[in-house]
Amino acid sequence: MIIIGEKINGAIPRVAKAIADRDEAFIRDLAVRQAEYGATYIDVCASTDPEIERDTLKWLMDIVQNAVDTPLCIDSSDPSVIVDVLPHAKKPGLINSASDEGGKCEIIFPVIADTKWNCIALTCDNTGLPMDPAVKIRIAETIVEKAQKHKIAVSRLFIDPLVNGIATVGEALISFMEATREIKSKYPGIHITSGLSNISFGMPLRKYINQTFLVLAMGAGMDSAIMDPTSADMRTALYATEMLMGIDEYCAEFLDAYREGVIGPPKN
Ligand code: THG
Repeated sequence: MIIIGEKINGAIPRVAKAIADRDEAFIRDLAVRQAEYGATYIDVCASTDPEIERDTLKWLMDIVQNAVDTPLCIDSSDPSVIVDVLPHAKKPGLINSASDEGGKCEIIFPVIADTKWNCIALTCDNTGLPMDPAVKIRIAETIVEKAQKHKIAVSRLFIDPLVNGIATVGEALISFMEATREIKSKYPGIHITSGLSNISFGMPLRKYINQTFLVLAMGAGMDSAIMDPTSADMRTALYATEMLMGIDEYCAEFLDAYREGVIGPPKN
């Protein structure tokens, strides 16, 4: 599982305060803990005013890069911001994100074509955020075609089929799973990723809904998640799912993680 650690995000109030106060130690601690708990990438999202987003992202990138070796996942809804801060990264990581909306692919793909950067691509376009799995699949196809024009291999793409909220779309999970299975079978080697918390918007017991989503989505072929790797419950669900899916030979990863105390029963 490719884990994208989500905790350095200015949309989280405590992180917004740390950004405003230029509290390096707080951000560094989030980077170190997510790296220790196995993050493959560390997401950095400023969520600030556009005028200061570039500087804020560079500040966050420096702190993470000075603290850990884990590659960055650069998270902004503005592709020109991503392209501008890219040279600030010490090594290639993951871009979050392109989509078929507003010419985002056209801005990002030429810049990363001859690099080792990977890219998340959301299945939305100028018509908005689709609910129909057939539309999600069609947008993914368009994105893959645009990537192929720049000789970007599908193995560098992480399609995010944008799960809807279960409170408003009853088929949210079914639609996500169908899109995931179809995209994976059409393009072997492509990655599927998702944030875990969108599905539970407006519901109680969100953490448990998110955890169940993780398990079911992995069953459908999702091989990456934007999540909190420091959450013991999430890690335990993840390790158990990989073991049950038969991709953890001799249950070795699960047993090692158990012995090391990386996974275990809930602390409450
Ligand atoms: N897809 C893509 N990128 C994304 C999202 C997505 N980036 C932003 C977001 N969605 C994913 N990131 C977060 C970050 C923090 C939280 C939720 C999503 C969050 N964190 C709480 C905290 O840290 O305090 C609680 C964490 C928890 O209890 O698990 O809510 O969908 N491509």
